[in-house]
Amino acid sequence: MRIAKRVGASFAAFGVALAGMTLVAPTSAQAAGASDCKSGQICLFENENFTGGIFRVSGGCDKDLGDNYFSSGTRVVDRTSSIINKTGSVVFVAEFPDPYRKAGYELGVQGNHSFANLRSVKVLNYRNGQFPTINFDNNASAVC
Ligand SMILES: [Ca+2]
Ligand SMILES: [Ca+2]
Repeated sequence: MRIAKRVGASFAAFGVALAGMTLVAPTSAQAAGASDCKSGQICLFENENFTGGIFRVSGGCDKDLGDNYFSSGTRVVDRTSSIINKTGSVVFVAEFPDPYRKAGYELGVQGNHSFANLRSVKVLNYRNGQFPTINFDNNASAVC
């Protein structure tokens, strides 16, 4: 795939950019549960079974989780282990942030569905157009 071939080199630059970012922790850390995800929200959880920190995706999309933090204070990117979609629409969780969202793995979460863990989920692999079952734990970088 034309785009996929460019990802390796471009990602090196992306990593350097991220390394320069400043970490700002919230004032109070708190654990979360499934009941903290309300109707109309998309909720990412730091740990399996909807535990650990919670991050609510606002506006239906966050195409780069690299600048977001769970309620526990830890970074969201590459740490999501369970997901609740309490919207009425499907959302897609991607391995890479924009502009590379359509270059890696993508997990579809149907409206009003959830994944208590991401260890064995069927995803779309944009690299080859196939639908493998993979371990997607701690691998989400975007939601839309
Ligand atoms: Ca973000
Ligand atoms: Ca995790």
